[in-house]
Amino acid sequence: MLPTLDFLISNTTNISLKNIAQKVKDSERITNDECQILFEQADLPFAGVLANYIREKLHGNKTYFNRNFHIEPTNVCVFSCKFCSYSKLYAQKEEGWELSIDQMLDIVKTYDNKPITEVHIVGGVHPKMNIDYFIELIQKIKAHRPSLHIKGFTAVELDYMFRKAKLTIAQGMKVLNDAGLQSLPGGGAEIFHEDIRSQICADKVSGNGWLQIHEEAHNLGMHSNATMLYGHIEKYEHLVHHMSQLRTLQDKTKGFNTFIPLKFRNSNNDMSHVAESSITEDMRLYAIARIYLDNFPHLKAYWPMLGRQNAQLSLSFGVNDIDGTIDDTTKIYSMAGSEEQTPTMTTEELVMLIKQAKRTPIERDTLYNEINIFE
Ligand code: V47
Ligand code: SF4
Repeated sequence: MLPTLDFLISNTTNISLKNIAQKVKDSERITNDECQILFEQADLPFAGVLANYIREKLHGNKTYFNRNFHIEPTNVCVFSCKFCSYSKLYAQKEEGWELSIDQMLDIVKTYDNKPITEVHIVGGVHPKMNIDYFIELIQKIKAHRPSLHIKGFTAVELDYMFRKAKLTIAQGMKVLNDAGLQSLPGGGAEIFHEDIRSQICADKVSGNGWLQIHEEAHNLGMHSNATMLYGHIEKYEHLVHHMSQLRTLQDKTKGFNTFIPLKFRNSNNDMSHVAESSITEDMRLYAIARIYLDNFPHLKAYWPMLGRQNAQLSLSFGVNDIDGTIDDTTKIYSMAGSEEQTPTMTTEELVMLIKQAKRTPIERDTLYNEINIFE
């Protein structure tokens, strides 16, 4: 059995760690320096006890998932992120795919009689798919199924769309929101710090640009998620910097729902020589994120990337959401070497997975309203 938080506070001899544990007990925010200390000095059981204490205080035994499907309009991309296994440069576009609006609507229609609540639209940045194309797509999806929540477009796609259309971020977000876009996914964040960003994804939106787009969406009352691509060439200080930028913005807007750490996978990309992180590091990272991001209500493990068993394990290290039932229309991870080559799970399988980890599965909608409790 794991020790309790009180036991850790009484028995930890490392004064810095003891103070952090006390702060967690007192619901006090930890500093950036303390976050760095956790990365450098906390072992997995220590971080796990603190994170699980917070997780259970916030959510008890509840573990959320939703019923969603993905549409990936294209994998043609004008950018060339070194870690990306998915995109095809525009010059090689014959090897990629580009879906027409009708083809994407056909995908939506295949779910007509299924109790899906969300469509997640995200893909490469195609030079010919402009904002008007996506406005038409969003409007047609809404006309076909008004209750379907549209969560779509990373800040990378939005930045490119707005610049091409010569719109400010505020104007562009408003137009898409008016068309029916309701939330933003968390992709494209990678690592905000310029020292790392310039090495892994130099040519796409900057860290500040990503944050500005999410801030503008929050100003319109939209919610969004935030990701962090970890476990490659970054150092602990870059992880702390990344999460501190998110915590500061969240203090201002309260618009983020979920933080989603994404484990770097090294197959079929220009960073294949970089070793992947260990499962111990993965769990420690989830735990430290849960401890540091005190103003993020939810922490999500994206199981198609982490694998099902590791996603189960993460439920003891701060995670309270394991994403949705995903159709195999999402290829970003199977192409990057995830063991989940067909990332699809039925609701029954997902419920079983959560129950096996001794948690209570709760189906939620995109905004975390509870739809079904599976006792
Ligand atoms: O931004 C690309 C990542 C992201 C690799 O908001 C890689 O609910 C690991 O953001 N190894 C896109 N990761 C996916 C994404 C997402 C996924 C699920 C849910 C939500 C949400 C958002 O995928 C990219 C990038 O960080 N990625 N290549 C790779 N080799
Ligand atoms: Fe393009 Fe996204 Fe891949 Fe970067 S991660 S190359 S922006 S598809």
